[in-house]
Amino acid sequence: MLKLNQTASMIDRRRFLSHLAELARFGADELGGVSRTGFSEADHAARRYLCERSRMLRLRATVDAAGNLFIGRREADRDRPVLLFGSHLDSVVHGGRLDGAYGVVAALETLARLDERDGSFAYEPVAVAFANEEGAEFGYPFFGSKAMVGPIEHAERLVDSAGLPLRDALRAAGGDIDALSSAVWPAGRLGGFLELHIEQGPVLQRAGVPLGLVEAITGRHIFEITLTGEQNHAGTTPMDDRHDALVAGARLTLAIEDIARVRRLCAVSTVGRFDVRPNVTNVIPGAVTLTVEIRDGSLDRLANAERAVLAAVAALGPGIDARVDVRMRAAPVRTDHRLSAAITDAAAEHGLPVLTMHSGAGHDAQIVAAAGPVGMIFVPSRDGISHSPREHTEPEHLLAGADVLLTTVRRLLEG
Ligand code: HGY
Ligand code: MN
Ligand code: MN
Ligand code: MN
Repeated sequence: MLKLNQTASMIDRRRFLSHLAELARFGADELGGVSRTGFSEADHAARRYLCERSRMLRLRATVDAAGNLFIGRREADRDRPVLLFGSHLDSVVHGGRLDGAYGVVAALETLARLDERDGSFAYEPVAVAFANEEGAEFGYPFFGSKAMVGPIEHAERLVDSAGLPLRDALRAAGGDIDALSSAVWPAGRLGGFLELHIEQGPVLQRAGVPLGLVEAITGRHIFEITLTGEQNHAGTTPMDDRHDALVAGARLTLAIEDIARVRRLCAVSTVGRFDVRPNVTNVIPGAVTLTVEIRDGSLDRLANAERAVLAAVAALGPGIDARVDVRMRAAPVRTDHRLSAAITDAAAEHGLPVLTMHSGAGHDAQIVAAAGPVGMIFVPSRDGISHSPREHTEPEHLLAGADVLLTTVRRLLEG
């Protein structure tokens, strides 16, 4: 059991846990997790639920052109810089119930507990649920936070795996693809952004520490690679005459794994998606499309690993035609000293130890960092498992993290 300082401010335990449990119903899957990909029906329903809860808490919910959901006070002062806090509501396919949703529910709870008595806040507090952070559909991770910091190129070309254009999905979420530029925040509007999130790795649990202070977030490059060989009969085509796209893709997959595991050029390298065409038993595969992700905390190492990816593609040799599309390059970022100090002080106020650490997962915070200072708080993930229905964090850790978010926000608002 965590021993908490009972005099520090705390969130409403019952309400927080019930919001979290209710949100997990949207997109709930048979495995005990959630499949709530960005802009899906389940995602829309979760967002409606959050809007409704906000209204019940006498807060105001608005949606920008990119589908980002902002929750603010009714008496908001628009002239003040914004202290933003939150995360995302969308999940991967067969993901957990906490990745993203935890930070959003804690943000709503934080906002509900704020009360501008005398004096005035140094910032206007606003909670956020960023749109389509995972990019599980539409192939564009960090969609909402990217729209907040700059233009989104070729948004009109994005479609989901069923062929639904982003234009339609965005409209259903209350957004507007033709007005995306209105989602960009003007310079100076963002006073700071705080993201509370599950760690999604094993570090905190192993160390036996309830809170992580994130000092840096990994950089991440994503490529979509299509290899085209020659579709042909699997019974009649001699082995030496084949241009098998699946075999080329398998070789490439092993080479990609080697980039991090054997050659240590970056922290991790992953082929996460692999589509085979036509994917039929007695046909030599004519084409495959796969995604490659490389991650590292150093921009130079990422650039070097990217060269290794391209070299591995080139090494596939003749007979295989390759097309490499860069899906995203998100730079590694460092979090802000002042926000981090506020988090550390808040944790101390609650009597909670903190471990300073890096994030190997990507977060909206790293994108928002282009618009202002960011800070991140982690809570432990059981067995380090995430992006899985088995994702779990002990309720006492969830509550402790949310308390620290509330206290951090209070400290910053007091200036
Ligand atoms: O993939 C990531 O790192 C994040 O959870 N979207
Ligand atoms: Mn995730
Ligand atoms: Mn997340
Ligand atoms: Mn036949």
